[in-house]
Amino acid sequence: MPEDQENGGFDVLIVGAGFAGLYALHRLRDQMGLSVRVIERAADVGGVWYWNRYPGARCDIDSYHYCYSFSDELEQSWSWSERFARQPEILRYLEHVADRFALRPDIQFNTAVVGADWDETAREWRVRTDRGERLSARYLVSAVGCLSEANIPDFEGLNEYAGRTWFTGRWPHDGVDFRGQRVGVIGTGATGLQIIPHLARQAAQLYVFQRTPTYAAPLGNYPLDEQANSALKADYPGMRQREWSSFAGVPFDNWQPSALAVPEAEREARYQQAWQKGGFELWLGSYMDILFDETANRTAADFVRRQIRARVNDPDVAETLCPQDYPYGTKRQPLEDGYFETYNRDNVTLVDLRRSPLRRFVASGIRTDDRLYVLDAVVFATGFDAFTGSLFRMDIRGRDGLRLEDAWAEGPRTLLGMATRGFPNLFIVTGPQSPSVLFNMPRSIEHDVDWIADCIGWMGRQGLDRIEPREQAQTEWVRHTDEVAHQTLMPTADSWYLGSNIPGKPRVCLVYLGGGPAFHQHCRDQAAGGYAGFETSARRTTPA
Ligand code: FAD
Ligand code: N01
Repeated sequence: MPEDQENGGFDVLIVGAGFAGLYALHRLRDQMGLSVRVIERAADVGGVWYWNRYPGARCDIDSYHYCYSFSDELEQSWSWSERFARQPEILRYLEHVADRFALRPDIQFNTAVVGADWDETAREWRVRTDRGERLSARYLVSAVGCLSEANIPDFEGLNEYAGRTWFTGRWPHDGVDFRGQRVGVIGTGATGLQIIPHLARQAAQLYVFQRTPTYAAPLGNYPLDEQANSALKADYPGMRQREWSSFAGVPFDNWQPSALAVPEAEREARYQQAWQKGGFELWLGSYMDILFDETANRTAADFVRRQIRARVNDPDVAETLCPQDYPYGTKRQPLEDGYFETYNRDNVTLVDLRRSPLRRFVASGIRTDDRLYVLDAVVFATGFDAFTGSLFRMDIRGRDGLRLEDAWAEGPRTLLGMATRGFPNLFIVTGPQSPSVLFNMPRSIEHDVDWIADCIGWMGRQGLDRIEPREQAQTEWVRHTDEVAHQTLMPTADSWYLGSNIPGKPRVCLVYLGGGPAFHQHCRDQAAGGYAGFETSARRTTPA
């Protein structure tokens, strides 16, 4: 597309067409009448659910929570087929949303944003795409997602490997046939746990390369029939209220303060009950102090280890699958469906990289310290460069050419996770230092988009055209986020929450751990106080 007027002068440019970008487009275009363009790298809508098509992919928050709440009609028009929907169903849902609200005409697909520069004189963002276009807009809204930049570690010799390689987050649309193959899979996080049972059923031989074992809990999935859907639809208003008022955006009705305050038998019974219910019940619905207190946490960790040992036949393999060196729940709780039993199959071998580290790839496969694994294919379930990866890839430059990557060299600095000093009129949906992934994401997204839209609306009504956080307010938010994180056990484990999965990334907590309701109150206070934590101005008040 040529560089012309048609591409300039948008009120808002949004990057990304997943849950966040789709809702932001609807909110800003249809409810506020702004001119909006969405730029999306993929060929269609869906974000995470467009890219992660690997077998076994599904949500870990109940489908009826893991969907939009902004439209009654939408809620009533969609029925979920399972408690935890599979990727194709979630993608169909997002496509349905795009159709229902006629979103696609304002989304430019197959286009990546590769540069964004703040023009102080024009008070506009100048955005470049990988198709050579230039677009401009008064506001830039990043909806690039927390988990959209792949992490494929820099394994020595990878380019010499002659077999096929696959990354779960870029899975081919027509699937992969592993029948008859010797397959290796690297990674045992939430993704690895979902795909491994499927690979085991297809491959001739599966080698699971595990560096860190996982405290997985059962998924507890079941189908939802028409009757169940009718009951859910009738309850949506109440359910949404319960979501908003709960710590993680998913209501649990029996979350008790302390695992240590009850007799052992009662605690065990509660853990068993949570285990049977599945989902995040054990993690975020049993006892609060397992998130804060090491002794309380150990009771849950011991419980999970006992469940693993009971399900894996070979005691050595079971022990290798039992996490020992980090507290329960300090990485995102992966949910599994037959994962541990997979290791009872004859065609599955668990390779303990702690005992024998992965040395390098060679043409025929993977060499560890003690042997060579000959492999026809390797699947990388190695996660993401969370939060900052996709933001930095856009080469965002703010005031005086300041690069976002430089401004955040020692870790992200934001106000409420949605804005950052030095980058006027840039808003980030579910950015670092917001609850984001530790709240039910569609609720996090709706919250942030609404807050950003309200702020843009307020700017217009006040005749203002420039906004950025004040230094002091931002410093206070960064300090508060860090302080809250250190009241929990979360920083004691290595994980993408801390950025520690990426070599060289600053080790700071990327998520606000004070819970959704507290965060939302901070945001409401900021708006009610006339956005006092922000510097705002209008062009007419700025010297030429
Ligand atoms: P995304 O869905 O990641 O969309 C971002 C979009 O931005 C992508 O389409 C990407 O192509 C595009 N983009 C990025 N950079 C550029 C660029 N430079 N130019 C143009 N386009 C760009 N959360 C939950 O709460 N519950 C769950 O059950 C759950 N399951 C998950 C399962 C998987 C496999 C993964 C990876 C994450 C899951 N999450 C879950 C977290 C997930 O990130 C959110 O739930 C949600 O999908 C995020 O939506 P989003 O629109 O913010 O970002
Ligand atoms: O990524 P991860 P993920 N050598 O970072 C290993 C969401 N999600 O894609 O722990 C060897 O958690 C790494 O090992 P270690 C959810 O929020 C949800 O699985 O670093 N191994 C780890 O085992 C989730 O938390 C669902 O020692 C290496 C794995 O790769 C988030 O996405 C499904 C390695 C990466 O685990 C990310 O999950 C999927 C190396 N060099 C995703 N580098 C649902 O269920 C990395 N690993 C909804």
